[in-house]
Amino acid sequence: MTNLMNIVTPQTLSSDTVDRYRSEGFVHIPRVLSAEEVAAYLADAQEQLERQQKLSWDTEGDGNVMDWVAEPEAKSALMRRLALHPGITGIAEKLAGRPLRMFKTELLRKRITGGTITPLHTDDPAFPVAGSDVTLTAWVALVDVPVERGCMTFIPGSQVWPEGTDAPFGEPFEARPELRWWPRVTVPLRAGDCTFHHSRIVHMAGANETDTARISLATVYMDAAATYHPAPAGSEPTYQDEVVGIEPGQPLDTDRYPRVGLSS
Ligand SMILES: O=C(O)CCC(=O)C(=O)O
Repeated sequence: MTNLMNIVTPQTLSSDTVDRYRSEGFVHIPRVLSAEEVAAYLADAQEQLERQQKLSWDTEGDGNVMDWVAEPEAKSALMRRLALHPGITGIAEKLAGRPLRMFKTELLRKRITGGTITPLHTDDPAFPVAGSDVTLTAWVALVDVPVERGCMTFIPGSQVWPEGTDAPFGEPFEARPELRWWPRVTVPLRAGDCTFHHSRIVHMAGANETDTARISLATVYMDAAATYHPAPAGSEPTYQDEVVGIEPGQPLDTDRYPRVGLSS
């Protein structure tokens, strides 16, 4: 039986944790889900990964980075419930300091032994969202993710880009070589733990060297007032292909981008 007193909620989140998120650009929140919730979400996640069409990120030489089910919230009531989980989204709103909407969610799987790392990157360039300075991802572990199973590594503070510099697609060190020498923090998670990270922080994940698949749900939340800002023609592909019926400059306020959290 889970001791619900141990679950971290928006109400019990400390102001120190919020401050740390804002200065470092990421935070690890243990126990956002009870053991019963983890068991139910994991069983459904495994079923979705089995049944649904998956996308795969494969590298040329090193093998598979991961597979994922896109928009699992549209395919499974439980995945929708997890993406909109009031505890997780309430914490996200407190960290962001404002009302949020869900931008997208993905059900991720790093295959057992044989895959490769998730390379260093920032998320921001892939999001066609103006006012993305509060966009953040909640990455919820549905199995234990020790270092050996490919947990994430962050460069604390790297979410603050020098004036006039945009977080780039691809290799962040080309744009900011000094970041090579900044400390990195690797964050193993227990099943039911979550990390939140800012869309401009430089981060990566290790390879899965274990015989258990790494399964997690990564959901991106944006400012409730964010507007659609497509990338110029000819630039790298972004999630803008999925934006339907919204003109550039208009708010992303359709049912596809529901309000979340305590203030919704
Ligand atoms: O799950 C991973 O390996 C990487 C996830 C990630 O980079 C993200 O959610 O922004």
